[in-house]
Amino acid sequence: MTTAYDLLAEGLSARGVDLAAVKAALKAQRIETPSWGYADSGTRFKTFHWPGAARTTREKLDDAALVHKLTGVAPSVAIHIPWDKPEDGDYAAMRQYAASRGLAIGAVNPNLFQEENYRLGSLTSPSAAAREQALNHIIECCAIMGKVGSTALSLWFADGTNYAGQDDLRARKRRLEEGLRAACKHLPPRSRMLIEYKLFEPAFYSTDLPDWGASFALCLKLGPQAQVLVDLGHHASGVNIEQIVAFLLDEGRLGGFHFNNRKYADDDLIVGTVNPFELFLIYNELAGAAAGDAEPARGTATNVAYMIDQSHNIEGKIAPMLLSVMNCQEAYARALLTPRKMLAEAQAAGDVLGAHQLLADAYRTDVRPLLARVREELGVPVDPVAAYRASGYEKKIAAERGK
Ligand code: PSV
Ligand code: MN
Repeated sequence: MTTAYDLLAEGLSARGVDLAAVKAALKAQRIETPSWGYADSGTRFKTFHWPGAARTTREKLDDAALVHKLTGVAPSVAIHIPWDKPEDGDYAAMRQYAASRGLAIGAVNPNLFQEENYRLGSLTSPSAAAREQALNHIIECCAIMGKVGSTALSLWFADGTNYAGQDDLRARKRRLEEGLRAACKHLPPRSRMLIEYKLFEPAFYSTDLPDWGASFALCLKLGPQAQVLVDLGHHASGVNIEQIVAFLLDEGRLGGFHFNNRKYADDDLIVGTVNPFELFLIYNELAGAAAGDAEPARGTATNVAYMIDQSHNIEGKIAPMLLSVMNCQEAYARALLTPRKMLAEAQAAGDVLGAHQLLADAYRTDVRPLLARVREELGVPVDPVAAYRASGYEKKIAAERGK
């Protein structure tokens, strides 16, 4: 009997797509989940309790381990300090516990926004004491990276001002540079500093790192270990994120992603739910750069951290994390189906509509049979969300951890 997968495979081979290579790339895809996405979270107005939400780092790691077990592509977890600080300070035990669950600790995220002293900012504060506290915390996180085996320090600053004249904008810029220069010296060998920008919030008049250009300029000054982190939620509605990705890739400064979507004006909605075409276009830039379709090849990043940054408030915890991973898989699968040679020819010939249609056709391909086959070969459920629902895990954690 001819299956949906057979039909798809036939169509793809007619387009010259190397299916074995596509499947290998999909099996090698990696998505990091955030420890904070398994715990209770809320809006600016209220933290909501979700039955069975993880209360400790171990419980967060248990939940992340299940996401990895069901998808096969989420083997690392980002941690947030101090939210994940062990009471006994034993980070080696945390690392070991993660390993016992089949996980590695991924990016270490310092918290530079929840101390009294940070009212006017952290590294950019006019107060030398606040700046020192922030720097010391970042240095502490660099030491933690060594203990948990992490190679990425992921920095996001809530720093900025609310009123014109509140502070000197150039002085704030310089303080940030000075602080980060000092921080760089403490990075473990072969590790990276990822610098995230955000257009607004919680400061509303000026944000010290408002866009990718500011992050990029800083990274250039700091050296090759500093790279830009693109959080999909941190852009204004009309901004072309895939173009930012293309630019940073070509400059070798794309450090990683925080996946989510920008409808929240921040970062907590499931990636790929509102604008799957945009997510496809982002992955298309990544797949194109990996395939070397813009010659001569430039600083294409080979080490991009693909991380989810989402805290779900109304849709549960584990199921939306699974769906987020699956949406990234779908976007990547479609991007891998773009016929690059034909596209390059259409582009070179100035065939505007033809080029667009080739890309749009790749996007319109139903890749579900392909992903089902990849999951079978990976030995994970064909439908991870359905498998999760059927597993009884949600009931079990609600009973154990409290409704
Ligand atoms: C706040 O916007 C934020 O979501 C940033 O995106 C960080 O990456 C995250 O918190 C964790 O610190
Ligand atoms: Mn983020």
